Amino acid sequence: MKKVLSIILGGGAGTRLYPLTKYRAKPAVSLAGKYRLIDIPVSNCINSEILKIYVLTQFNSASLNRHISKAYNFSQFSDGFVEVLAAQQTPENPSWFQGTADAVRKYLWLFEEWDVDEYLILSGDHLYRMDYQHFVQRHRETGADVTLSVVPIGYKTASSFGLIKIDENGRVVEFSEKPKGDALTEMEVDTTTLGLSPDQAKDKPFIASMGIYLFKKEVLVNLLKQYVDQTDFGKEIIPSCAKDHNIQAYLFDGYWEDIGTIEAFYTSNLALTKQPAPDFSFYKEDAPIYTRSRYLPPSKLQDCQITESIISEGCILKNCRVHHSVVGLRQRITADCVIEDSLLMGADYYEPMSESSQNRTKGKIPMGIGEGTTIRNAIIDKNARVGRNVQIINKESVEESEREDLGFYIRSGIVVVLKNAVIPDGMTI
Ligand code: ADQ
Ligand code: ADP
Repeated sequence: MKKVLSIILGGGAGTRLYPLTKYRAKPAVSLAGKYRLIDIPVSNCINSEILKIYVLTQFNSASLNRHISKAYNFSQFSDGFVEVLAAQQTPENPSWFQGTADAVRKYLWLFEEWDVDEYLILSGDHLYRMDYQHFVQRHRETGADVTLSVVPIGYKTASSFGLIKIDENGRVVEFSEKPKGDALTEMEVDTTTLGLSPDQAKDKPFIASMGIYLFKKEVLVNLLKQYVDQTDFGKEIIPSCAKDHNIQAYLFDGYWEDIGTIEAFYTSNLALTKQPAPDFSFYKEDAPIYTRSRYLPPSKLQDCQITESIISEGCILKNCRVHHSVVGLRQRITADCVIEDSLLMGADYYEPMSESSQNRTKGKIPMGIGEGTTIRNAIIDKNARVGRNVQIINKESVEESEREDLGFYIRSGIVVVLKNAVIPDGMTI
């Protein structure tokens, strides 16, 4: 694995997860109460013994750099590193990264310097656990130029993925990026050949690319230099090279979810609370998900009723009801609150009790969730100050709304309260 260099695509314009990406680069968005999105691919790499890791992002955010430098300090006896490379404007490159392939091309000079055999290209917004060693092994055994990791999928989501057709040896013979209508039907295949039962194959008649690519070093270098106008892997580079290269498919049979939209992100976070066994579990001692250690005290719960929820460290919850929710680090929830089907991201720092009560007397709203507030079907970003008797319930069942001035957005019917937002006492959303 020492001969593999990993490149994580950390995010483009950041519109799909907006407003969570308003103040931070996408890889720094928090996940499951205490992790960040970037912890998933980086942990998968570390657990697969791939320790040379670059993260490409559109802009450098202080929180991403801080997180990475505090969380991933390899020993001085290892050659491992995790480094963030942000798009930079230079006289030769006046624009930001134009797409995934363009992002890699802009730093190709750096990647080429490494004496490696393969580049492993990963997305920064997927939830899954994968041992890339099997993937690399398969790539080497088949002598592939490129290997794509793939999963069988159903009709409902098929047109949001790159779909492939393979021959009996697992070689990709056709690739179609996000096809619709007839072009979609055209990509339907018999997935029993992948080992699915006839019933499963009926439910999942497409083979989707997971956007995870393993390239032979010289193949990627040549493709990026040959097709200088092509800026995207899924739309351009992969379809172009399917014609004259040996592209192999590697079937992944674990849980995998693209969580790059607000709806998918919200659903996947809440799915972690599923009983008795969620589809993705952070409890796996032989392949842990790493993050930065914070030495926070355990959470304090006083007279609370908590069901099907995850409560992170350093929280203080008083006399409240929390159901089917994920509560992030240092979150404060006060008396008579009801939190249901929600993701509360917690706080970056702990506001001392004395400061909270002083704030109250000065008419300011303390950090956390005030007394008597109800929150349902929402995401509350970090450091939010939600007042007393607030109702965040999407009362009018709005699907989409942009109320940045009032501190919230509604995306796919999910209310998202912005980082550092102040929601005044008595407000109803
Ligand atoms: P999408 O996820 O729709 O499809 P894209 O928007 O290009 O493709 O994003 C891929 C990854 O790269 C994401 O993690 C994204 O944040 C990141 N990214 C995008 N632009 C970037 C940029 N300019 N700089 C750095 N990072 C950037 C892709 C494939 C499909 C495949 C799905 C699987 O194109 O074929 O099926 O992934 O989810
Ligand atoms: P995110 O990525 O979620 O936006 P950051 O990692 O950027 O979060 O923010 C966390 C940082 O905020 C921590 O380093 C924490 O030390 C810092 N912090 C601590 N105290 C305060 C404070 N009083 N006001 C603002 N930030 C603080």
